[in-house]
Amino acid sequence: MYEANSIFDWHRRGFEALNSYWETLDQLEQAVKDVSDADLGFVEDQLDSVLETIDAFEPTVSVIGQVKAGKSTLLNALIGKPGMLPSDVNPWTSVITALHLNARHRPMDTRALFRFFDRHEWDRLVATGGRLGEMANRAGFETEAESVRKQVTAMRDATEARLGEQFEDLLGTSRAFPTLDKAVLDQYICYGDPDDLAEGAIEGTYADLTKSADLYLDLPHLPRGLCLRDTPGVNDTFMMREQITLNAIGDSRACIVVLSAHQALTTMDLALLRIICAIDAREVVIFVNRIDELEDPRGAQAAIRNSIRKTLGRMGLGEEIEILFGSGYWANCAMGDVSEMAPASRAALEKMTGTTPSSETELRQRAMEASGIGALMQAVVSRIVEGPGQAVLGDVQDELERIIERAETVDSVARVADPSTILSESKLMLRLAEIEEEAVSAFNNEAAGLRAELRERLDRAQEQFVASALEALQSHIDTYGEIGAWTHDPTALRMAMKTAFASNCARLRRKGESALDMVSDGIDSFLAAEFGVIREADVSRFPEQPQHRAPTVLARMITLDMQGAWWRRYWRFNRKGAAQARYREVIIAETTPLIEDLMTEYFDPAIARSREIVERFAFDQGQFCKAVRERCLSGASGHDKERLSA
Ligand SMILES: Nc1nc2c(ncn2[C@@H]2O[C@H](COP(=O)(O)OP(=O)(O)OP(=O)(O)O)[C@@H](O)[C@H]2O)c(=O)[nH]1
Ligand SMILES: [Mg+2]
Repeated sequence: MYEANSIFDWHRRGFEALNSYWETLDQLEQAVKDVSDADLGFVEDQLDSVLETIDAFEPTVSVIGQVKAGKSTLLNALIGKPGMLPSDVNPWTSVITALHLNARHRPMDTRALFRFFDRHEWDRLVATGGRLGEMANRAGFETEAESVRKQVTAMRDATEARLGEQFEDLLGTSRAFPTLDKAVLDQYICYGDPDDLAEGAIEGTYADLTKSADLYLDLPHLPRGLCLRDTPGVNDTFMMREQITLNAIGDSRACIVVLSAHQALTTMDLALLRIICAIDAREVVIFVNRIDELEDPRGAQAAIRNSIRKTLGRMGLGEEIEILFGSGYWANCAMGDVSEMAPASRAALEKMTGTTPSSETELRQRAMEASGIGALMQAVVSRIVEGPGQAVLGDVQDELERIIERAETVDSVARVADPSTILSESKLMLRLAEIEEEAVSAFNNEAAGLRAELRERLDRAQEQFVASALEALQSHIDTYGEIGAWTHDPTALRMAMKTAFASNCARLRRKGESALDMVSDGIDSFLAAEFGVIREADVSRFPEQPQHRAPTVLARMITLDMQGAWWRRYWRFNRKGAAQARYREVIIAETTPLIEDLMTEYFDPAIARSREIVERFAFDQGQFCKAVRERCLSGASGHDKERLSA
């Protein structure tokens, strides 16, 4: 007989590598704690900060895709809880929903936590009518802008009316629930189609106002410390939540891009492609879902794979992106009442596996195999473990070694030849401050230079793009005359901006490393001069400079991406000169905010993070010097000590 538990073996196996990883990290954590217990005094803070790093590590995987690609269904399969996230023909996910699996930290008595927009966020959301309204405005589409505004206003009024007096009270607050209740989830994380809802139904009551949802699941078949995120479809109406989704993706360590099998061959959603372009290809897994809807699920795969590869190739995206096939539906059937599997879907399964299952157990087994869920879990986990997982392990290990080395070096400074020459604490502080100041200001200068250069490169990329766009426009006019419509794909601009950003980030890292070098050299010569301590130079032992965040802002939609009816009308020309001037203006107006955001939201924080690491390193090294001084003093006579601390 089929055992209720055995289906979860798929999860145990699929997520196994992650749990092995945690065991390694646990051992390392224990090692840090052991060192901490040894009471090494001055490195206590440093050890605590290492423990904090370990403690806070919760890799996140976002599931993104077009509306109705089957994202929520797929997530339900990944957690082994069919029906948990609302997934239906009707309700659509409207809120970024984080599933925290066996999390280290869970707010007290909380399984579900919903955060609402605050006043400012809400006003901004509805004021512009989302990006769509903004763009319509800019392009001078009065009527369309008005119509978007009307729809958004209607949505706002509906929300405010539905919530009544609660509305004001909810803004900026959050709500926590001690259990995971389906009815609650339905109220917060998805819209229902109001026309389809029964009288008095409560689905989606709070959805418009909800900004994020955090759900906590503690289940033995799931891995520890993983966060899976469901997202609204990328082609969300009005793009109200585009920026929120892009931010969430930017914070993730891996992305599952879900495509619907029957659409994958014909079109690949442009919004998705933009996102894939903006994030690091190594972090992406494409899951071609709904293969149970194909007549020949196995036979069709090669063609779909080739078509996707071709599209990715056109975007300059290579082989690193893994493409998997499967069906969230099959997995959910296998975990639920498998006999309810739709006949067509079952026929596809039999066609794919080439067998007719003789029992329910076998059917379940086949459905799970064919669902591709196992392979998906493994693909995601290996990305997490090999990417951010290894990075954390490496950082922690290095930091621990550095700390031990520091502690031991202090120990080995047993005696100073002439305690009377030990400098006073205030002098020491002054000297340390000088060393830090020197390194930080050198870094600041270099960073400012890189910043200016990046700005220039971005401006140049924009100029070139505008020029090529207008040239394309001209040649269109030469060929077709001043009729018809014209579009220009902004991919080249995005790629140029991404390359400029990535290369300047890489250089920034090197500047950060040089600053660490300066600190280290300064401290070395200081120690040698003042205490006669010679440290082993071990450059590889520096703290890692941070990796930059993926510039997901580049995925933001701009007018040039628009292919709808009104935009076609927009790109139609009348007088050539006037058209050129107008396009130039609109392209500049559309792409300048991307440059601004790339600078202020991405590059400036990257500079700040690099600088923090330098400062932190200087601080730790300072603590070390102080400890050396203390040790020297304690080796000195009581008389000297009094004199020196005076
Ligand atoms: N046949 C089949 N149907 C599926 C599959 N995955 C999802 N569906 C169905 O497709 C519909 C939409 O599924 P969801 O999981 O809600 O899709 P989604 O991508 O989360 O949709 P949004 O949140 O609206 O963007 C539901 O009726 C699912 O039952 C699949 O693999 N095969
Ligand atoms: Mg969904």
